[in-house]
Parts: sequence; C-alpha cells; structure tokens
Amino acid sequence: MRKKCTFSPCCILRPLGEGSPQTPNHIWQLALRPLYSIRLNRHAQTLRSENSQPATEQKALSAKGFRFAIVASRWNDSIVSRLIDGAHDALKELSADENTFEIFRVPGSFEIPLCALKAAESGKFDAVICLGVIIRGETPHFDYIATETVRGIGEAALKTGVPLLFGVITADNIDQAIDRAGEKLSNKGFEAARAAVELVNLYRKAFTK
Ligand code: DLZ
Repeated sequence: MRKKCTFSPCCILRPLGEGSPQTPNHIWQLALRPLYSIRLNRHAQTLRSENSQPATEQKALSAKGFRFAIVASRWNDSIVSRLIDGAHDALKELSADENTFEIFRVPGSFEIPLCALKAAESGKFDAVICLGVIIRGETPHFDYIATETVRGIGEAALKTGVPLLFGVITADNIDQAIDRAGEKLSNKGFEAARAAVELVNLYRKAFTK
C-alpha cells in the first residue's frame, strides 16, 4: 500500500528518488519546494544573527560567590594566554572575587580533560573553564587531539555533574585561531567564562532545594 503523503516541509524537502509515486500531491510538492527553501534559508539567517540569550538575562549574571578553575594548555601559548585573559576579563566583569579562580596549566590540549576532571572531582570549584588552541597541521594529529579533547571534556562534565566549559579553539591555521582570541565575545575564553557564570547561576537557581 502506498504511504499517505502528509504534505509537510519534511516531505517536501525529501528528495524524490526513483520510483517515487508521482501523485498530484507530489507534483505540488515539487512546485512548492523553492518556496520552502527560501523560508528555511530566512529562518537560518535569523537564527544566526540572534544572540543565544536575551540581553536582559545576560545583564543579570553574577559570578560573585562562585569558584572557578581554568585549565589551560601551553601549546600555542601566545594565543592561549589571550584566552586566559579573556576568561579573566569576563569573570572580573561579572564581579568574581579575585581569589576565587585558580589557573592550572597543562602541556597540551590532550591533557586538558584529565586535569579538568580532577579539578571537577575535587569539589573545590563550581565550574571548570577549559582553554586551548589546536591548529591543524599536515598530519592527522589535529583530528586525534581535537576529538579526544572534546570527548574527554564532555565525559568529565557528565561524570562529575560539574559544568565544564569548552573554550578550546580548533582552527585550520594561526590566523583563524587569532581571530577567535580577540576582544570580549570574539574571545573563546571570554565566551566560555560567561557561559560558566550563566550555568552556575542556572543550576543553583533551578536545582538546589
Ligand atoms: C602534539 C601536539 C600537536 C601536534 N599540536 C597541538 C596543538 O595544536 N594544540 C595543542 O594544544 N596540543 C598539541 N599537541 C600536544 C598534545 O596536545 C599533547 O600535549 C602531546 O601529544 C603530549 O601528550
């Protein structure tokens, strides 16, 4: 028996392969496909230009009373240092006390997850901000390191229940990496630190008795 056509965007966007039933509905679908694609493109543009949070909520954030660990790699140190500065700026801007964050340096990004896990397990920190810069080279090294770094940080967060923030730049070249270590929200360290403050506030408010 032929499946009923539900005339939904999914149905319209599904490629009509060989043997697709060419019912009148499907002829309509083909005709309307460009219109749906324009609508979806517009929607995607709107999403890209939106900030992820309403500005008022961002203003209400405070880091006061929370403790943060920053785990940062030494590879590509000149760029990582900018990420650390960015994270520092964001925490200061959100009223974190100067002595409530500690910085731990590790050799490379591959070593970030274990150090972040230990920091999270110590119970001394409300969030752990992970910072590193991995730049693509001529060998598959980049992919191995990047994959393990992302996986390890994600796993450590789920294992400990402590928010671990991913402020690790993965870039094709140095220029791309420098672009992501700029000022304020163009700095992955700043962005990760803000996200840390947002999460600790959210979890305290939403999940403490
Ligand atoms: C070995 C290596 C390479 C090739 N590239 C980077 C990089 O771009 N960014 C980074 O943070 N670390 C790199 N490393 C070092 C590894 O992360 C790791 O420190 C070493 O393989 C030792 O375990």
